[in-house]
Amino acid sequence: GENQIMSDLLNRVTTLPRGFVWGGATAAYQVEGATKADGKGKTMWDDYLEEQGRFSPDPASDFYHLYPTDIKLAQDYGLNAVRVSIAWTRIFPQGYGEPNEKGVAYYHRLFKECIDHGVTPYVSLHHFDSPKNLFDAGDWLNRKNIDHFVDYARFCFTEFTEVKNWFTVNELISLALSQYVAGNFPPNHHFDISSAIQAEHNELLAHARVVNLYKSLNLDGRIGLIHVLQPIYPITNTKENQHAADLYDAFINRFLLDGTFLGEYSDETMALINEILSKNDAHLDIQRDDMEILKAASTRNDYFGLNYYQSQFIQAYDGPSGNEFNGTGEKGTTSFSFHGVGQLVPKAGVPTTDWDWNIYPEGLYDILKRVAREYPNSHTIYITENGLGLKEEYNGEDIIQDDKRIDYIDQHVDAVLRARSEGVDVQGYFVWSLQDQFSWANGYNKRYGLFYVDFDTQKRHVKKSAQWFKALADTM
Ligand code: BGP
Repeated sequence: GENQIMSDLLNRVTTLPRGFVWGGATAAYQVEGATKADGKGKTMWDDYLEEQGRFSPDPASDFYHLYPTDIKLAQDYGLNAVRVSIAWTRIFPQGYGEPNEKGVAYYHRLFKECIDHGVTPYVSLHHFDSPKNLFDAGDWLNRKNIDHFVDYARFCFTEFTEVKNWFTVNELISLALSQYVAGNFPPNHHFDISSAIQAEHNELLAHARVVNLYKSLNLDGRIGLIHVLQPIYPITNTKENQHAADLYDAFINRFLLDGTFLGEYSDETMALINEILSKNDAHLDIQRDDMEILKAASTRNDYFGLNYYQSQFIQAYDGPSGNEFNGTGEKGTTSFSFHGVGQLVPKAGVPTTDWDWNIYPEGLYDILKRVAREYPNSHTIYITENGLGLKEEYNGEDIIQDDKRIDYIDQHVDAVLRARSEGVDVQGYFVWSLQDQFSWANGYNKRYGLFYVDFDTQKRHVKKSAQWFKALADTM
């Protein structure tokens, strides 16, 4: 019966380490709704989603009003932490200028609610929601954006002193890749390689300047950033496929890890990047002082937030670039071919989600070992996102049976604890996501939550994965 299934699952990850951070993740724009409330400014998404007409960012999960409900659920189900982000445009509606008091007050209320319930807030300053005003001026491609981000960060650090755990930017690569390569985030460019690599570099600079600022303020807290890492494996072990894997890995993982934790792009990394750039008529502009800023910050990160969903398998490819994005959950509709780099291909025996994401827990183990080996400055690691998107419907009666999600989380937590037992300093795990929320390029039918959200009534319903999550928390 059900109890038997639960105990079999629990037996695999027998027990969580004492004091382990065990949380649920959210992002402001994906959960808050209330996009026009209390003086909030527009993000790069508001007009875009309206024009596109597929789905609306309102009401989302109405976290703007229902945060007490969700924080209580987190507490009741054994979570001792949550990831939230601050919407830049609630604090500075235009991205800069005078702070919006109502927005500031909202985050004080939210953080207090978390702390009062023993659910520690881990707070990101930027989670894909650039202010529209700054987006129109070039977003991260405009170096002035970095100055505005530093000012916004300074305001938050001195205002929200109750927050002790900060992240600067979430998933620099997802933003750069989705905006300028895959074309599924505004401004929807396809294979604009110069913009993508420049955005990566400029976001690294923004992160580094904010870390340097934070340390100069001598505050009582910790800071780091979040990278999503995607291990790249050659589909077969030919020299060409191995080189394709090295190239694509440099573009999406290594360039960013080097910039963050070495404070320089190693010669080997730059050789790979330059090969990609020259094959695609692209270039990267690094200005005087940039590398010094990165260098100074590289030893100052207190921790590293690592998001992991999937690995990729690649074969060498010299044809034209092109891609299709699976934004509907119709299996088998993804393709990605990068001229002079490689083509992503399915790997026999590796299961995929309805959105064609490879389910490969071994990749998480491999990448944890690699980060610890090659980037000792990453220090303590938190898995800041990991989870499974599913189409789910509540029948109004029974508990939602998301055994697939439990399996997914179980296998990945297992990989984390295995790496940990071999010396990788992982101190926590945040499931994506706490409650159901819409997905940026997929909308409301891709659910990740431990708690089901009825988006019409905003009622929450417990999923089996929440019960399982609690059962594990109880072993701590
Ligand atoms: C990460 C983001 C999250 C979240 C998650 C799931 O890239 O940090 O905000 O959306 O991925 O992705 P998706 O919604 O595309 O399924």
